[in-house]
Amino acid sequence: GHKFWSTQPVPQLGEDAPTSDGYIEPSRPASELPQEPHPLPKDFEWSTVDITDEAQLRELYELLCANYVEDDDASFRFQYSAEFLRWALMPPGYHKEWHVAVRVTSTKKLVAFIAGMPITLRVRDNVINASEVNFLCVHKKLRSKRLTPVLIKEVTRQCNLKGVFQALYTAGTLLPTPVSVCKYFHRCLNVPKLVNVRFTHVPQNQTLARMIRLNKVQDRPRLEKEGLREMEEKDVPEVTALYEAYMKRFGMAIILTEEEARHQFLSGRGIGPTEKESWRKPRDGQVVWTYVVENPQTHKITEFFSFYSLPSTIMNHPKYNVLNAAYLYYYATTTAFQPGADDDGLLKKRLEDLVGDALIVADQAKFDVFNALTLMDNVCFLQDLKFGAGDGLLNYYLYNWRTSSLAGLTSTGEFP
Ligand code: YNC
Ligand code: MG
Repeated sequence: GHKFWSTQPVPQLGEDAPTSDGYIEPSRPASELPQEPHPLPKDFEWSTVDITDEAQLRELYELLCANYVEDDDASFRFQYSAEFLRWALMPPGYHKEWHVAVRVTSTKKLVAFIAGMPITLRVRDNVINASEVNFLCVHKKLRSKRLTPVLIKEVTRQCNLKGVFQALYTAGTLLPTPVSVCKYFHRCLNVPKLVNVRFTHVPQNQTLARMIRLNKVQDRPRLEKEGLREMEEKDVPEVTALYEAYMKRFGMAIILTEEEARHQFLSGRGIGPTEKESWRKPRDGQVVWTYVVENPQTHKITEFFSFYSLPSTIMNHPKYNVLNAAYLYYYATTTAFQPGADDDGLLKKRLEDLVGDALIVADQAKFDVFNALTLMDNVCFLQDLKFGAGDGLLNYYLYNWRTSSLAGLTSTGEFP
């Protein structure tokens, strides 16, 4: 049984599919909310991490670096960079109170963390002011002491105090009750290294040389002649509108204002010049890569893609200690708005060109692997772009919101 989750406003495992969408518990006015945090075990105290303070950002980076998510056989552990954390934790309208931390009272050592970020979430036809909860982490020496429920209650209280009563979160762990489940897919770029660190292996009926050849990508983007270039500040209104129109295809999506789109796609790009062919060279501290296709005749933006950098620590390897992984983020193409493009294969073809170019840019930027989930329209191009299924699943959850299952979060609603 789930001692904690059975007490929370989430659909319980095995519950019947709901007949209509809505909250599980009503919102409450601030005056009716607990005014003090839940007490912590003795020797620990509540704190918030001030991300604008380099020293505190560094402490968070170090906590996560040593204690955050690992794969099943503890070979790889996420190594979010300080720049990534700043980008992820400080979107427009962020609340510092939602960066909840636990410290040891005597030494002030940071030992646990959980964060919420404000989002506008559409679930089917409902638009909800919600919180995206992420970076839940308890130091390895404090595991299995039921600290997690206390952290979740405190971030919930802080969200409630700002009038937010719903949340979106993901986890590899199965909890009550996923609204959707996605599978991770991986596209090998640096085959020799991926084999060496046992991220992948050479199949029985293959050789390393053949595997390298099969996974080779071109060295210039295919859509360069059609106007592929890095996104710039002036593109924000068009990219936001294109994103909004494209995301209508899916049952659940985050709604972005122009200011939020600017943050997601342009900030966190690090410092350095935007030069011709700058796609070949990552900037210092670059977290996110965003490219647009600007039609050379009409100067309209017809598509965009983005991906972000999330390295993993390689545990116990003599030669390599970091796996440089890129993760497919958002993309959109106006091809989707042409009648019949879904059925006649036009959309699939265009997405193959577009995401194929994302692979080229990532390869030039020296990423070892390019990852994607089975959401949005990804399922239609993963196979032909030579992504392979991983063994990881990512469960999507909603807190205090009932809706019937959004299988695969894809346009068709089919789970692949
Ligand atoms: C988890 N990932 O089931 P029951 S993902 C939620 N998310 O409760 P203890 C989790 N709950 O089953 P430990 C969870 N993992 O008895 C475990 N739980 O009801 C539940 N790993 O607590 C679990 N980060 O403290 C059980 O467990 C209870 O010491 C047990 O700590 C767990 O960020 C953890 O994977 C995950 O740092 C912190 O293992 C620890 O084992 C760790 O005894 C490595 O806890 C890092 C890691 C999780 C990444 C993520 C999303 C988190 C979402 C949390 C839920 C948010 C709800 C919405 C709140 C806002 C609402 C509003 C408005
Ligand atoms: Mg614990």
